[in-house]
Amino acid sequence: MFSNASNFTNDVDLTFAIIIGISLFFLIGLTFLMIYFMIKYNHKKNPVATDIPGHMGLEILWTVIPTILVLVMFYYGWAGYTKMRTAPKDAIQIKATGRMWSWTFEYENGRVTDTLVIPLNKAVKLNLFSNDVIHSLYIPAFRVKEDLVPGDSNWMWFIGQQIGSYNILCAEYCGDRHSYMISKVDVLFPEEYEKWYKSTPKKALYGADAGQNLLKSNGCFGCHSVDGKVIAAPSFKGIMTRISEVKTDKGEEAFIKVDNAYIIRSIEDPNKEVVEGFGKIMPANNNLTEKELEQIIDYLKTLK
Ligand SMILES: [Cu+2]
Repeated sequence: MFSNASNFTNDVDLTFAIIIGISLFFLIGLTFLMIYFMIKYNHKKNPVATDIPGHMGLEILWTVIPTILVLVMFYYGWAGYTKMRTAPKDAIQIKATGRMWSWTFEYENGRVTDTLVIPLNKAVKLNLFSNDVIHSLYIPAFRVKEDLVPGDSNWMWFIGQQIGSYNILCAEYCGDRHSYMISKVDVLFPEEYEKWYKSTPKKALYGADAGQNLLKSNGCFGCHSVDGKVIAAPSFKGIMTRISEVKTDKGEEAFIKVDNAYIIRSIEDPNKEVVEGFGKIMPANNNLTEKELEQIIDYLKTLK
């Protein structure tokens, strides 16, 4: 009946089953009792109302039983919650960042991806950060969900117990493309994970491919398409030959020929010159090296 995808699935499913079971029992029980009483005590059969005085035994019974039921629900909820808030010390640490509208995952060796990759049966701790607004990292199959709050840090942990690929969603409405804030968590056999973890380190990539990887791992494609379609920001297609009408942070309007310098300015200080018709929604990124900025521009130049 219960899924075994993570170490929390059993606890969470059991808690829900208990709460739903108790609720259903009372919903059905009370409905039938109500109908039965309506018939039994109908005023045609019982024209004079009976005065029923209090009953101590009943009073105690219907105070004690619901209290026990509520405490049972509390116990299972609390036990599961405590487990979720106690991460093992040897868990693999991964930094997870949410932004409008994509996820990135940064590993201890500096590897950055847009898909979470984890080994089977190993504790993983995600340190959660937001670059802009409140997001919520939700892995339905694992039964885990935690908010990412800008200016604050949060965390979650879990153990992937079944090989497979599971959805990662954003569970906190964060703007136009909220529903597209989708990624995956891939659970691999430990040997496969090790191989993946050690392969293609970020710095070994070069040229336009490296640029494409950088844009992907930084979540840029959440808003910028490469095929001319407008998602939430200007498309990258043909961007390096474009003359854009922009509004500056001082409210002035200007035409700008898109060149290397403008691309770099747009990445490091995106609200300074915003293309007409678009909002100030892009978070600044000052973590890219000169070389990486060059690689991104090399890639953008290929999108004609
Ligand atoms: Cu979000």
